[in-house]
Amino acid sequence: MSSQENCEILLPIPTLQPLDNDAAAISDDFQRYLTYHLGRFKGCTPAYIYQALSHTVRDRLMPHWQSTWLNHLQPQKRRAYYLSLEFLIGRALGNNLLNLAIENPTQEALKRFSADLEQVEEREPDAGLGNGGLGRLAACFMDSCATLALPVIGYGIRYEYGMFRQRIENDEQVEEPDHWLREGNPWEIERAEYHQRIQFGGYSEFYKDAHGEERVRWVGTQDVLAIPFDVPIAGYKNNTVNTLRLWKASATDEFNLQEFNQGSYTEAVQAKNEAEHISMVLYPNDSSENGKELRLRQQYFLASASLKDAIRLWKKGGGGDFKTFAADNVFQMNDTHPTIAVAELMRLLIDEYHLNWDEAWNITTQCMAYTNHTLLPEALERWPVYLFRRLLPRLLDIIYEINARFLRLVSRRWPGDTDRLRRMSIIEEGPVQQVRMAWLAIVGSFSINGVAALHSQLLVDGLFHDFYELWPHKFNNKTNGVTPRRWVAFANPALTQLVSSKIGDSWIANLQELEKLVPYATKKHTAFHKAWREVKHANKQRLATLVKQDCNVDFNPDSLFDIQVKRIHEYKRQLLNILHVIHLYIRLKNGKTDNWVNRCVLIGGKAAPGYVMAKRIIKLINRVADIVNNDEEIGERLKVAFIPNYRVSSMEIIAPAADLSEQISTAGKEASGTGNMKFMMNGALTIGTYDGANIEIMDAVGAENFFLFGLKADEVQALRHDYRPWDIAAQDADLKAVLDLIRSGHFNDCAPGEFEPILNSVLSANDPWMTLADFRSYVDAQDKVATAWQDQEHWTRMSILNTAHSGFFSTDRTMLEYNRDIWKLKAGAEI
Ligand code: M8P
Repeated sequence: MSSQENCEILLPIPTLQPLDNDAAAISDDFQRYLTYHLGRFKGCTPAYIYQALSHTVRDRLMPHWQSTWLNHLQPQKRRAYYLSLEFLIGRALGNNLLNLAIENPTQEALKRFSADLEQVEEREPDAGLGNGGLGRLAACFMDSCATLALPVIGYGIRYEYGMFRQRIENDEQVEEPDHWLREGNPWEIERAEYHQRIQFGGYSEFYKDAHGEERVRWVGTQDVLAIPFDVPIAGYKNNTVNTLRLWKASATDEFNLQEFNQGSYTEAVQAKNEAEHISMVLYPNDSSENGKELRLRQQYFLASASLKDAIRLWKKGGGGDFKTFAADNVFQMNDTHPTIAVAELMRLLIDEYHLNWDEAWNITTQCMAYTNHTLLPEALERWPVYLFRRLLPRLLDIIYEINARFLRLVSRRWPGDTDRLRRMSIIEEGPVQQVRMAWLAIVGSFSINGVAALHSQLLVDGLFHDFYELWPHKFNNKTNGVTPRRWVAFANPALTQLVSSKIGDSWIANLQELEKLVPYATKKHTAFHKAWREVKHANKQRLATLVKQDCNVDFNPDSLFDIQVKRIHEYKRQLLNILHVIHLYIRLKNGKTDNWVNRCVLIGGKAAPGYVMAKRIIKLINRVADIVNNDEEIGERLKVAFIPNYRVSSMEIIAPAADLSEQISTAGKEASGTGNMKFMMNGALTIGTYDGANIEIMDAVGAENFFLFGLKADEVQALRHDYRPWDIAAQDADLKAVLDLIRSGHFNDCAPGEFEPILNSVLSANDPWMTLADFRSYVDAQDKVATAWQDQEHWTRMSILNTAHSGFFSTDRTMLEYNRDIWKLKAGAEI
């Protein structure tokens, strides 16, 4: 792209007026898209109906998008930027219809074409640009910021391939690429004119400028273009549409030219391919780093493109003197993944805008804020210094300088404490020197937060303790949330209607109002209780249909629906769940059926492709399901299913249908969890450990409406020194029977020894997840669940109370706290 091509021509574009939202207007527009735009003259496939409808809806976002954008760009309007390698958006059509409040006329318009809205919505592929909780949290944050009219722009990567699709073949996970953009994406607008040039490789060159000042420039680089694609994020019925800007990598023209002139056409194409690889695929690891060079390229690509774009927007809005930059801009880093932004902002301010070090450092440390999402040691990002030197040499210079100055500060504060210096250094010494990204984030940020009360406490007591002693004021907690628009109003329309019939519908934008349901919960034998159960039953029927279709297992909606859906990880202990299932199976086989409660156990989630143990756990679940479901003696008393390809759009069916939410991680390991909140809002009861946000959920709903079990975080730590799982197994006949049955080959007669590694891991004194330590207390808690289920009136009361007390877990509250304590933005039209 030449600079001339790139020059923006200002056109007299008018202020867009809102379009009519009645069924006739929607149907006219839909028809026009189908014919004039898509060229469908007679019949067409559902895919085209989806496309035409999405464009029709997108048009209705445009006037609000324009006004919001212009409002955000006003001079001196402070903005926040959410930097994240992941945005797990899911589907957009239904959510946009809800937020624009045009579901009914749209349904009516489609009827004129004999099309059904629900079926059309099913055509949309999930935008799976994230792994799990961390990515979905970013998407919920975007929804709430738009709803609160906060000037927040999301920056991410437009991966060509999102989270892989999971199939189950011979009981095992098989991964397939997710080419979600194949049929085009109506929810994005390419803005090639705002591309940025991103440098890689090369070296630092020192020179004197025209005024004789010593300066550095980064030269000899291989550059890649970052092209922005904007996704509209509609607020709930508030005429606000915020922007999620996703970057696509594209080769520069030189890439082609240089090689082409040397007569090597194929090399030119290969170079282009390499450049474009950067945004090709999302790394499918949730909570474990893999240290691949391409991943570091992705991180720098996002950080650099976003910072350059933010500076461009700031200048466009009248910014000029960098003294005010920190007053106008704040960057929230979603975990350490985009943390290279700290060094990149320094580089831009010093090398490109010629500020001195202290000026640049003051600005950077007033602009950057860091959220930590995990304590798992394997998720702590470290990059080898040699990789930085090769890929981002100028950034390494800057990191070294940040570190040298920081260590001087530490040694002044704690003279002679060399061990502390070693611990706190951003550069970790060892056979291979590494850059500790979390330390860079802490040193470069004015705010550091965890994602639930316990997690934030564990951070300052443990991992970040040295830094907490130095800068206690930087550390804070922001308990996660989820958006009630997608997770209740959209996913559970029947419940939404029932709740609104009693307390009005303002709870959707002010979730604390759900407290008004409390009096309806406590009065038993009412029509409301009955209606509540009927809604749940209908939602369970809907899920049963999905389970039949995807797993070929019969779930009876009269049974207790016991559900655990999340990434498969040893710390989340899907194993504990399946050990309990086997225990129930043994009870049934032994004829112990007194006071039996029929249960349908649903488990779902993806394993990182290289995580062998997680994949083995999936296989065990599927083998147990095969045996249990096909045993005629068991019948409807116990059903087990593993739902393949768990994703955002499956959770929209699953959460409304759950009776029991399984949140059973080893205490101290799950930073927060957010699935726990989606289930709670939809009236599920939780069986959970004292971990992450479970603790706050129990505080909100009351211990009598929550099934707590297991060791606490400090007890887990204390037990580590003397953990003897084989003694536990020997002393607990039920547990012994479960382990013996697995060992006997009952679930794997074709492959002897297949599950030995699982048995060995839970029986190891070094089992970090201490699964067996919690077995007895888990089984006891599950027995209490069964007893509670037998009193349906009482269960209904507890279910309503869970919804009623879930108001705190709205991301609206989370975003208001980020804004109050960190971002300090003015909402809406305020300047
Ligand atoms: C860590 C990575 C480390 C290296 C490379 C890739 C990675 C991708 C993801 C993560 C990661 O930390 N993932 C998480 S943290 N997934 C989650 O769900 C976590 O964040 C949620 C939102 O705060 C929390 O609710 C979860 O408890 C937490 O595990």
